[in-house]
Amino acid sequence: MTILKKFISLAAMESVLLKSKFRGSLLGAVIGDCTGAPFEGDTITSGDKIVIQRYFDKLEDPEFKAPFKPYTDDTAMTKSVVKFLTDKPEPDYKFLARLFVNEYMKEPRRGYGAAIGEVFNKMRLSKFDDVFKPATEQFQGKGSYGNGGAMRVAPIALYYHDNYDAMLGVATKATKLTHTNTFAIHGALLQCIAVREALLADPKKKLDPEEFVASLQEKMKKIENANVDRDLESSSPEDRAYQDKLKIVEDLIGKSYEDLDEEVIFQLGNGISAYESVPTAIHCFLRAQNDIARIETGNQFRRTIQYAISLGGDTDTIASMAGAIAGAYLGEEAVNSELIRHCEFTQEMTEVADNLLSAKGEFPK
Ligand code: F2R
Ligand code: MG
Ligand code: MG
Repeated sequence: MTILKKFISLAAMESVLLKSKFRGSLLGAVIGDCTGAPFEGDTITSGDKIVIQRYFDKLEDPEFKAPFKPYTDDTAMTKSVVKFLTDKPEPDYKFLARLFVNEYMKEPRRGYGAAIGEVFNKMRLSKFDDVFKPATEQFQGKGSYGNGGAMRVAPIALYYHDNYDAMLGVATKATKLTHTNTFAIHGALLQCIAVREALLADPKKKLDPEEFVASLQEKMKKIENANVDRDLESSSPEDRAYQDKLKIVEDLIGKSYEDLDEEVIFQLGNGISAYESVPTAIHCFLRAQNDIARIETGNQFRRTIQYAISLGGDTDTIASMAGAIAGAYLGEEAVNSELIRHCEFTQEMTEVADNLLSAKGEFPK
């Protein structure tokens, strides 16, 4: 009887932790997006870093009153991915395409990528006949290498965390609805794997960044060596691209001098392409495991997002992806309630996270 009770309480604890991590990850995605959006496209000077420090200090101040920070395309598309996972028993990509298009038609001014509207218009005009075709026609048939697939992939990592192959398969197809370039697909898979690894890590134990990267490297090696399995085009030079980027992430872990940011931007990038943003988001998560010069906070979740934004460039998306990883590791408790209050759609995102977990049948009673 005592043993039985022990098992039940352990199981319950597991799903309570899972609930916190699902919420933490999706809150991380939306808060990174909302807080990062005002700086998107900026080059950040050392003076700007002080401004960003004050910006976060204010957002965490319970007395501070301001209109909420609106979300952008990153969150708009993430919402659709959750609905795709919760509302149908099996992956239905036509349904996901319709959700993306409906969201875009409703609010096209959410800062979408410049070319993605063409995909949505073609889907709509063809009455969703072949939903995978429009993306293949982007950029003279090369497909988009943007980070739009990676920025919305976190819910797939959460939902399929216990079925790795299904996770990769669904993430690949969900990305290919809009992005068919190998860089975009592999970037989305890397982000997906990073969120899953973070979800599976024990937040009470100090994370070992080297172990974390090694695990990603091993998995990306398999993916980059096995394009055929992922239903991609035949091999090409970019087939070591993310392994090489992860080697840089690994090398950067050992460097602790203060002015690392220039080197991070130069070596990893801070751009709108998946290749120049997904490894950067992973770096942000790992670097924020410890204090970072000129980022004054004891909170690891905030440190991750604030640091991602302080690198400039595609700030909403890099902060959103880094936030999704950090939240999946740390759980909801690490997220400051004032930050939640100041960002659009965070209350709803908490419910959405619970729906996602309950769709898996693991919601704590
Ligand atoms: N669009 C933006 N930011 C621009 C400024 C928005 C402004 N703040 C506002 O409010 O209006 N951000 C969002 O876009 C990124 C995700 O983009 P996604 O979904 O990947 O779109 P797209 O259009 O497919 O690709 C983005 C751009 O990358 C270049 N590109 C992609 N593939 C290319 C290829 N094969 N050859 C040449 N160029 C390629 C193009 O310039 C695309 O337009 C996120 O940052 C999100 O926040
Ligand atoms: Mg955006
Ligand atoms: Mg962006």
